[in-house]
Amino acid sequence: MARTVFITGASSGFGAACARAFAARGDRLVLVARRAPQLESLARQLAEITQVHPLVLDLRERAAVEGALAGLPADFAEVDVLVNNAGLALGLEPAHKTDLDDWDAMVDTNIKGLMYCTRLLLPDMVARRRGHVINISSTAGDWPYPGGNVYGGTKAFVAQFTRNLRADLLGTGVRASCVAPGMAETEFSKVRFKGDTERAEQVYADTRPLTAENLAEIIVWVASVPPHVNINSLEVMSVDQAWGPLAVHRE
Ligand code: NDP
Ligand code: 8X3
Repeated sequence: MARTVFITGASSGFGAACARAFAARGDRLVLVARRAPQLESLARQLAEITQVHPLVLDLRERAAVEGALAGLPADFAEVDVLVNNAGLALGLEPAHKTDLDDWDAMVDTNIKGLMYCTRLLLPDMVARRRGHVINISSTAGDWPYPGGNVYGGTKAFVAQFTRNLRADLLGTGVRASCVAPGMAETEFSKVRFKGDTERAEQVYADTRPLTAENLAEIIVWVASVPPHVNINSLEVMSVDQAWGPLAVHRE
């Protein structure tokens, strides 16, 4: 049965790949991002195979998110799957050297934008006793690394928020899942390094990162298990990535 799938961060990376993968199943799509050209170009392509409603929206703007979600056209208003994917890391400086504006942007997008979409779409899911919130966290939410400071903190929020959603949603039939990817090649590093493509490419050089399509396949699967099955959390890494030893400072 076709579902309505609301995907944030659909102008690139995991979100765009998810849009393609859900569209291939025949699901209806609401696609959210700030960059209109990318979003509208994808929406036009996918409109050839399914119904698509692009929403050019900055998820940090609570009033704009409230207005856009309240004004969803009737065909898209009953959201079955919310993929809270929009997010970003900015910078890799140690905490005492970071730009506070970068910290604000990460908290406002990765935490508050995700919170707004969830809070605004959940009541209808609960009323219909069906729905699924799939949150994209990161290995950075569980495993610290130098320069991960607030980015990792926002992703730890996403993981714990998802568990707490499950606690609140018990008995409603509404599901909540958290997918935590490791290194994946998307626009993520280009954004983190503020357009420095050479530095971004170094992140993925001579290794085999996850791809956006890998994540889309996993997210579609998480959304497609039988209705009484809830994938609570799912961590995924490239086989070329693992943990290192604890760091030791020596004089
Ligand atoms: P991309 O940079 O390719 O995609 C990020 C998406 O988020 C874009 O579509 C961007 O669109 C959107 N976005 C960012 N800020 C906002 C905003 N304020 N309002 C609306 N949309 C916004 O990166 P990924 O696909 O890799 O990232 C997707 C998610 O996966 C993020 O939450 C990221 O933290 C997480 N992740 C990524 C990993 C990786 O290694 N790539 C690993 C683990 C987790 P636009 O700029 O047009 O608004
Ligand atoms: C993205 C993966 O390791 O760059 O969340 O934080 S990492």
